[in-house]
Formats: sequence, C-alpha cells, structure tokens
Amino acid sequence: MSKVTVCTVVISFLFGTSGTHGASLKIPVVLSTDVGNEIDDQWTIVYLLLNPKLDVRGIISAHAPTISPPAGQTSYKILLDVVKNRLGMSIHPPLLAGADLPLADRKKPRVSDGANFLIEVSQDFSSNNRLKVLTIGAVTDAASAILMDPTIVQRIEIIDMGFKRWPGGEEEFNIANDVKGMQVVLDSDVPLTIGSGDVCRANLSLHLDQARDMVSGRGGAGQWLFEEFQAYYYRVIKPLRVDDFSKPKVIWDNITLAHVLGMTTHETYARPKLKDDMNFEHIETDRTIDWITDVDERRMWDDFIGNLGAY
Ligand SMILES: [Ca+2]
Repeated sequence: MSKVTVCTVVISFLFGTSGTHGASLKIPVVLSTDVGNEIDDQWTIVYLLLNPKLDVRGIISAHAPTISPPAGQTSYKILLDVVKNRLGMSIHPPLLAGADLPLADRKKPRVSDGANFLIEVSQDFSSNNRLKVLTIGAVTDAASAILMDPTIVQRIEIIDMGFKRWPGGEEEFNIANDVKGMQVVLDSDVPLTIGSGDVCRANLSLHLDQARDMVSGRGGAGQWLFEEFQAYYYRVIKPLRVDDFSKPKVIWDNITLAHVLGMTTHETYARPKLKDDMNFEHIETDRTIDWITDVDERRMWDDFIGNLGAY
C-alpha cells in the first residue's frame, strides 16, 4: 500500500468515526459475526470494511457450535486474521471477542468484551440517531447488552439475519444458536429488522461460476473470497464424486448490509413472541418488527464489486 493510500485510509477512518460530533453522513454500524462458521461472514466483513458509506464502529465475534470451543475466542482470532492478514488493514475499527456460549437464562447476560463494548459505543447515540447493530450469528452479545443496560434499546437498532420465513419464524441456524437471546431481543423495545433464510435464498444465491466471475479477478481480497467460496463449495455444496454444479451457495449475511444501504424492501408486522421451539406466537401488541421481503441484489453486487475493485 502506498503512503498516499495509507494517508487516505487514516483520514477516512478518522472522519468516519467523528459520529454525532462531526459532519459525518456515514451510516454508523457495529457488526456481530460468527466468522469461522461458514464463508458468507467473510464476504460480509469485506463488504462492510470496504464500503465508504459506512462508519464501522466495531466488529464483535460470535459463538457457533461449528466453531472450536471456546467459540467466541476462536471466532475472534479468525476475525483478527481476516482484518489484519487477509485484508491487510493495519488501521481498522475495534475488534472484540463476544461470548463463548448462548444465554443460559433469559434474565442473565453473558458478560463479554463484545457486550461491554456495545454498551460503551452506544453512548454516542439516541432514539433519533441510532447505532445500527448487524447480527449475522447468534444474537447473544446484543441480548446480553440489553440485559446489562436496558436503556440501550433507546440508542441502537438491530438488523438480524435469522429465522426461516414469515409468519412462522421457524428453526434456523442463527436462532437455534441462542433461542433465549432472540427471546430477549423480541421481548425488548429495541427496533428490529429480520432478513430471513427464504429471502436470502431467493436473492443472494451464487453459483460457483458467478462467484468466480464476480470476485476472483479483483485484487487479493477478491481472490481470497473466491478461494474460500470454492473450498466451501466443494466441501459442502457439490455432491462428492458427481459433476453436479447446479446448487448455489447462499451469501446469507449480506442481507443485513443490503438493508442498511437502502437496497431492500420490507413489511412491518405486529411483533411476535418466540416460543422455545423457534416458532412464532402471534399476539396483540403495539410493538412491531420489520421483515425484509426483497433485496435489490443487482445493485448490491455492483456496489460490492465496485468497492472490492477499488481496494
Ligand atoms: Ca454468519
């Protein structure tokens, strides 16, 4: 990286963190990611960090049962590797470790560096100017922050990739990884938007060839993203010993970024309660939930590729 580029990165980072005190028009976000579980988290981290429209205040690691225990710590080490080594960023937003396990009790937080950080960083915000918290893994750290400081619901909003579909909710990986955590979030007043699995599948599926065409020629970060995609594709998506490349891989987690960047449509519904079996119970309430119904994926991928090419 040239000196001029480093200088630009420093200036944009400083400007980007000016928050409520400065003239930043960037969108303030914190990401909570179970990176190390699948490969879509890597795509979302790259999109997040290379997007000049975002003021990234921090990234928190999240546990998942597919990540070696202690999962929050392992995911944190993978997050450090992605940001420092894969993206080669010596200057970057704060990176924090989240909890290693889901909530054991709906009234008791799992205190972690990630949950503490979320409370601290939220202090710059208010109900008129909310920090957007993107959760693309188990929601444990956001839920713990709500239990530790209930006033945080006046300063943040949560955009979560989770559930199978509306109106049932239904079992899905991120929700299953902390059902109690999502119950805490749904039972609170925090504004909540959901990007569900069915909408991701319909809008964010990529075939191997599409992924190659999109990212493999675009610098070291693009090449690395494609290699991750390809390795996962051969390991998980393509049937062994069969030349069947018909199944796509879904880049689930990008739905949260597409939403904050204004590239989705959504419906607003009465906010359901979440039962322990991960199905919704629809109740009379004044609280609402925003449910993403569509993604302008053409626009999102163009934006993603443009930022990747410029890095
Ligand atoms: Ca994820």
